Amino acid sequence: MKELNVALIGCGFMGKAHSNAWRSVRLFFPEAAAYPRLKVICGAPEEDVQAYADTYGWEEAANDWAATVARDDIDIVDIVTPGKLHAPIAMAAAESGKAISCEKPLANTLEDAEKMVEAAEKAGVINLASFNYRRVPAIALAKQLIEEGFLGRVFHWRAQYLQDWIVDPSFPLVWRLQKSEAGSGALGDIGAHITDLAYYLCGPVTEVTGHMETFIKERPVLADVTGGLSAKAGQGMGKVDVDDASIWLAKFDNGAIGTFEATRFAPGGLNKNCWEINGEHGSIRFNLERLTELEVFSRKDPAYVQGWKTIQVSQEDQPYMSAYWPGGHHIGWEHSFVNSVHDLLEAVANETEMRPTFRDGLYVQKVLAAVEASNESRQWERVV
Ligand code: SOE
Repeated sequence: MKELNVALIGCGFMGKAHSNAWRSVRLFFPEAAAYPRLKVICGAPEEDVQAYADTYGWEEAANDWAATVARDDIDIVDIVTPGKLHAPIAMAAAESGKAISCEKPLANTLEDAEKMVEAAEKAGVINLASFNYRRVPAIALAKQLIEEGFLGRVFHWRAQYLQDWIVDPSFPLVWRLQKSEAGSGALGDIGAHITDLAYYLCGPVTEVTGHMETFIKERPVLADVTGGLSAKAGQGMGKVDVDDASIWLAKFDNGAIGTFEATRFAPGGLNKNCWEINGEHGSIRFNLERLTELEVFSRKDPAYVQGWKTIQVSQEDQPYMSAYWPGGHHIGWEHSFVNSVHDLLEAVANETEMRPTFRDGLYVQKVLAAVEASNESRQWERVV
């Protein structure tokens, strides 16, 4: 079994989720082709990175991402920073020949995403756009069922990603609410997930028409946030220049039609990434707030027993589940990241491609850009 040295760039919420995954992957997948060594975590100069390193279990703490990704002893660079740093870090990592995982959305702009694809493909390095929900076992099971023909021809994709964490107007202007840091709001942060899942499960979208809304236009400025704000840090109000909610309709290449809704203004929706697909033989639906369940409806069942069936996804012959507990002993949200880093370690050790690649992430970015273009033009826009 190979040992692969990992550098994690970023310390926030995703830093914790990814650290946990790197730490526990060997426990759940002891037979994997490689195991990780948590070599170095790198944060911003103002962060106490040593404290993160101690808590999250990294050998070293660093403040300089450029020096970190250039190190000869690093095999995998895992990027979990705000979006504006994705492109420069990923391009530098590609140039130094590292395998790269990058959080979603791939970049803040289409141009940056294109540069990232070019750099990674030119360098020939493994590049993962880290859409973790593909590796929720129930979603992987949905993919398997679709490939086995459970749905047949697909007619509808219907997705909502509902959160409610900024409904309060006194919630501060954090980085996720600033275009210069995050690129967009609900659209790129959570709309990107349902766009990727639609692509994964139903195929490419060719055209969209959408609307984006910002309900609360100004918010209190945090003391430690300065970049690009009109108000002085720690005083007064700053402009929210991203969407609070985005909705769009889509046409798929295979003739299906879809609806998408991404909002941070849905009280009661904590992290409700839910979708339903309707096809000629039946339907499949999923709700992340009940992530160990997959609901299916089959038109092939005799009419007198037709109805929605809930599959418990906790058994060893379901995707990823042989790594975990006996049936009925459920896993959680964090295990989607464990499964992702496991697949990444396999890909790096065996030198095989892992999807979604940066090119797949670029495709998601193109759909999001078309939604933004449609919000401006008030027309249907092609995904190009
Ligand atoms: C915040 O909206 C967030 O943490 C997203 O950034 C993640 O991608 C999503 O999985 C959960 O919500």
